Amino acid sequence: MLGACPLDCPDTCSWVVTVSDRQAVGMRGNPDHPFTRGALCVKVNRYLEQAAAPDRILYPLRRVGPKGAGRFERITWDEALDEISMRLSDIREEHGGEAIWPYWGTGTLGYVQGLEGYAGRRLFNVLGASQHDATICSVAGSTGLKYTMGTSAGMDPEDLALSKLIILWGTNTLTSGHHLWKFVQEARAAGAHLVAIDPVRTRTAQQADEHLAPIPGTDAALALGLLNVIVGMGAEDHGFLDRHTLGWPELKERIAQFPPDRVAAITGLLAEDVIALGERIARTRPTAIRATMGLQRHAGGGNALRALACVPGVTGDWARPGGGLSYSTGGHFPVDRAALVRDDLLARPTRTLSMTRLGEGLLEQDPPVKALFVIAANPVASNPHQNKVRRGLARADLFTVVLEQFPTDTVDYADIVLPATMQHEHLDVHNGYGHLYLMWNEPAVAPPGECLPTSETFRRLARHMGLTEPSLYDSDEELARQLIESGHPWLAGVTLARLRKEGFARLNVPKPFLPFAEGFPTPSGKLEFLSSAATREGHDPLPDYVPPAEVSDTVRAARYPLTLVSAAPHHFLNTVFGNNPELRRRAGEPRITLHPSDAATRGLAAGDRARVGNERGSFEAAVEVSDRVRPGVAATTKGHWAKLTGGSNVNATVDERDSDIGGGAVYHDTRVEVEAPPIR
Ligand SMILES: Nc1nc2c(c(=O)[nH]1)N[C@H]1C(S)=C(S)[C@@H](COP(=O)(O)OP(=O)(O)OC[C@H]3O[C@@H](n4cnc5c(=O)[nH]c(N)nc54)[C@H](O)[C@@H]3O)O[C@H]1N2
Ligand SMILES: Nc1nc2c(c(=O)[nH]1)N[C@H]1C(S)=C(S)[C@@H](COP(=O)(O)OP(=O)(O)OC[C@H]3O[C@@H](n4cnc5c(=O)[nH]c(N)nc54)[C@H](O)[C@@H]3O)O[C@H]1N2
Ligand code: SF4
Ligand SMILES: [Mo]
Repeated sequence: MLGACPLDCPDTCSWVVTVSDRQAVGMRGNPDHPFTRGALCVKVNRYLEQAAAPDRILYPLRRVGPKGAGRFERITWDEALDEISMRLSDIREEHGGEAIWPYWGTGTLGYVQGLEGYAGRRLFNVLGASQHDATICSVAGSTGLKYTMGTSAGMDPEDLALSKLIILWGTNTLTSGHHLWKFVQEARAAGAHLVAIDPVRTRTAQQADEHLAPIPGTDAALALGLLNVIVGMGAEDHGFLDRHTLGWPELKERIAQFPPDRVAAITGLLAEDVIALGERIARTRPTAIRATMGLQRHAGGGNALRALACVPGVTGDWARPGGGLSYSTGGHFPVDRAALVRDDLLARPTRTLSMTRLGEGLLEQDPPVKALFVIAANPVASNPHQNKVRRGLARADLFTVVLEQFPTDTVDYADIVLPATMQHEHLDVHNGYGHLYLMWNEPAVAPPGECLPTSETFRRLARHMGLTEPSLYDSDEELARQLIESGHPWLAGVTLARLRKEGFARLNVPKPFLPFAEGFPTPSGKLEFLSSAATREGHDPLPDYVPPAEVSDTVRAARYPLTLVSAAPHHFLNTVFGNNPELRRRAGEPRITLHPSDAATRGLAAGDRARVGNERGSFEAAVEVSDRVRPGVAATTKGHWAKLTGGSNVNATVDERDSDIGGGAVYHDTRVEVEAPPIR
């Protein structure tokens, strides 16, 4: 049976599930899929083991202990849905629909069951619920890129194989989306040079020909500095600039403000390294920049991506196969999402609540949130400001429903827990955000226990509430059809029947794919160095360097001298698999990597237990001493469950604060101190 990996990973793999005696007995990567090429990953190789794990939630549960304690009793679906209907009716009557917050996370990106289609959104629209702004992952970068390119969707990552210079910029390819590596290696076999730009010497940086380790949050300055070198050599592509860009004279002035010496001072790199890379870009056509979400989790994250998108605008690489920038391909999929979510069912506009500000949303919103539906999310472990999120979820007057597969840190705060299916137990359709294939996921087996797909859960809830809007009862297949059959030429011939049979379909775009051959989808149709949209939304018309917030605050910077980067872990996918015994064993306990000089000043040695924290909170970690980080930078990973690792995780230290553009989370813009834990 053909399926697709639902997890928040750019690779959206195609998989084959083997079924015997109505049980899933095997799952492997689809050898026929051009991006998956027969392999899954170290995490999802354990998907079936995870689905059968003893801690899987199989029945609806009702809380019996205090919020946060995680004590529940089993109830029936009817009892659960009755209680939810009753509470929602009371809350709507007393406080209005806006008191309901449907909080969708990234546990599955499916259009039918997950985030891409906001599963259940039709019901929440009928109820007049608050809108959910999914700001947690990539919004700063995508909004920044939209100002410049008109979309955040750029190069087809497969075309990296045609590049002569590949810059992996703030992206740990071998961990966070390893299928791209084959295309990088193809390019290298044909003579391409590979540069990694990452404050941490990751397993990817280690494999590169060259690694530059800037101070976190300084990439916009670096990009403008590289352009300074390129312009200094007269290597800009005048033809491309004249025909396809807007605001070159203005950008040129901005670039002049970033000579290599200044950039070296800001980024902590050597001026000669900035010059050398600038010269290499100037000389090498085509150059591809692959940047994902890491470098936009900063105060200046939106501007950083804006600045990066300008580089191929100046060199003209946007017009060359194998040249340009690749961030996310999600925006290329011309499906009919509006038909799926049906925002026309909302009687009047309602407020929007930001995902990354859950603590504030629960504690400081007026009028208050009274009912929270957590759908495929684990905010206690994943969101900024863990202690504030816990305070919000602990509110006695908040009614919380969590749809989950496992007893997460967030489940512990639920009033009602509803058991959710896993991917091989339900139907779904996916885009890819690191490739151009629309993906089908066929249910392979019946759900265990009383687990239900999210779509079915909300159909049943609608029925319990006596709602009559017919579209609330559309089947999964109907939903998929409404989505796919958009009539767009890139989807011509991609019918539900064909997708179901073949498991995936590449968008009808040429290969190699020049996304902007017909112009950029900006107001001017050009690459906008000078963005009217940015100006209208109150931002600098040009990309600029916005320094890390927790460094600019010099008092905090002195009190908490280390910048903490908490990137993707190799063995978990966000917090998914954070409870898998074998993957936990392989991942080891939470670690904090310190430069030898920073460890020495603190009297810490490799293997010591340390407390990493600031005024917001702290977590425990084992010290690793390594020059994989520079002095002043500390590294750890996201993904550990708080309750399995001493009661808190790295997000106890992160602030609920917005990036410059788009309101994104600023995970890697966090300052901490590290000390040996007090003797107990
Ligand atoms: N194995 C695994 N894969 C994953 C995930 C996972 O948890 N585990 N998560 C998935 C999800 S949800 C996402 S959004 C993506 C995230 O994956 P990525 O987009 O790769 O994002 P991060 O892992 O946050 O950071 C990537 C790299 O950026 C570096 N970095 C941090 N700050 C800066 C900076 O200021 N400048 C530069 N140049 N580099 C910086 C980090 O050190 C890190 O090595 O991966 C997905 N894939
Ligand atoms: N410190 C730090 N924190 C980070 C980041 C970072 O870089 N550093 N990165 C952030 C990023 S990029 C992201 S995307 C967020 C992710 O944060 P969240 O969106 O909260 O995602 P997860 O923590 O993976 O939790 C997803 C949950 O969904 C459940 N789930 C999976 N599939 C389904 C399903 O089909 N139905 C239902 N009902 N549930 C399902 C899983 O069991 C899991 O518990 O984390 C962020 N947190
Ligand atoms: S997590 Fe990523 S690499 Fe692993 S199977 Fe899913 S899509 Fe593929
Ligand atoms: Mo993400």
